[in-house]
Amino acid sequence: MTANTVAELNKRFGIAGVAVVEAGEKGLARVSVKTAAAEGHVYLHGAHVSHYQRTGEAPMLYMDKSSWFESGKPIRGGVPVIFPWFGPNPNDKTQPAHGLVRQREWELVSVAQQEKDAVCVTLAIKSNEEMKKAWGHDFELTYRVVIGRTLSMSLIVKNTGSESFSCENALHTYFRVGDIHNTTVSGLENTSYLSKVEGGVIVNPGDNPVKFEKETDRVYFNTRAVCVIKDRILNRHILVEKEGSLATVVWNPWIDKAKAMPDFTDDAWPTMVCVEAVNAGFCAWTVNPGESRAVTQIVH
Ligand code: TA6
Repeated sequence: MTANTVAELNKRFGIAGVAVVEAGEKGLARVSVKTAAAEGHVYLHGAHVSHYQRTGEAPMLYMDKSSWFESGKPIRGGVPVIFPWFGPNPNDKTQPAHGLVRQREWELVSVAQQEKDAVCVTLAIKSNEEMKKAWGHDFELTYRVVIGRTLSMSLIVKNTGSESFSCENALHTYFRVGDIHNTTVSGLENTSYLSKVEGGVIVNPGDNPVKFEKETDRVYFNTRAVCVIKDRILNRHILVEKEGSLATVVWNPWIDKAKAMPDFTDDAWPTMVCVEAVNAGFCAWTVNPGESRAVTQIVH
């Protein structure tokens, strides 16, 4: 995006002293918010929240220093917006993993100050011919990100076509932790999960919180639970709430998977964990013509 366009966007949407549209990594346009409560960055590329930090605390989101910031490529870290499929495209392996919208530019719709120390950034994207060819349906997505004492992200999916469609979606949030070996995730006890690293076996964890001793890639189904990331090194608990989602994914790539990803710093895997609000598999949505459905993740 040209500097001129960024300047034009800032003229239209900037709020003096609170929000500015600026050139971020590799010149990509982002909305940078800073209030007394917190700061954050939202890129138009992928509608990607890349940074959220509450005043006086360590950043809450993980962002890989090797991440691409390029048109057509996903950003590694922060909160990838996943739609309309989760993981690889089941029908066409040439399609990008995790859907069509995380590597595309979204339209900045509005930047609005809310209660004293919070700002709401709204972005949108509509299906085009290329996306319709890849997936076959018309849709409009609206994404509302509120940066304040909490980080709230709501993805609204509208079916603008004439037929019902089934879709998957996720807010694929990468959290920063001091050391994954000293981190647990609670809230998913006694909730069955599909373990991707153990060939898709279904496991019931019993009363145990999630501990991390190897690559961990779990899809917990039929859960609306609040998760708590307990970080003994950064000495904090991050609460991860959600609405409109019946599956939660917990992921850490560990050593080999981290090395295998070119945009993931090899030795950075101990400093992150994904806890994701997901609708996928048998928790996928059916959206009827004209209908809208929303998934929200609230972090604090
Ligand atoms: O959500 C977990 C997962 O599906 C893992 O299986 C792994 O493929 C990861 O997502 C990849 O995340 P990325 O940000 O590279 O799309």
